[in-house]
Amino acid sequence: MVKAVVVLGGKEGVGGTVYFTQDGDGPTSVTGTLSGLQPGLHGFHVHALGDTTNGCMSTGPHFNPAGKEHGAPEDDNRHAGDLGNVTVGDDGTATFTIVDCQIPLTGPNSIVGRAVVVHGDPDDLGKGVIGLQA
Ligand SMILES: [Cu+2]
Ligand SMILES: [Zn+2]
Repeated sequence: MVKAVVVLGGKEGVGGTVYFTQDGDGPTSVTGTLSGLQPGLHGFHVHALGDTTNGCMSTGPHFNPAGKEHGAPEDDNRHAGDLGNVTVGDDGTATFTIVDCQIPLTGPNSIVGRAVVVHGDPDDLGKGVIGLQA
């Protein structure tokens, strides 16, 4: 079992923690909590680079090792980093679980060291780098 975690931070009190676990070559389970966001849907992606020094700009495009088009998580033609949306409630928080087969924690297409970005409209709010966890 490989585990990773990302601690998200952003402006105006936006934050969150997201845990990733993967057993062997199986799917990756993603469980997270977010807070300080506007109610509604927020794009949730793995971006290619772990550089968060200049917000979303420095994290590069969506992680896309297979050279595909942007899509929804359930699409065949999607960026590996396209994890869809998370739903934030009226209290500004979200708790979610995602199970996905395109975001491994080991091997050449590992997402460890890349950035997780939670998008808000119009700004990119929360961001952080995925780090391995013992
Ligand atoms: Cu994104
Ligand atoms: Zn995409």
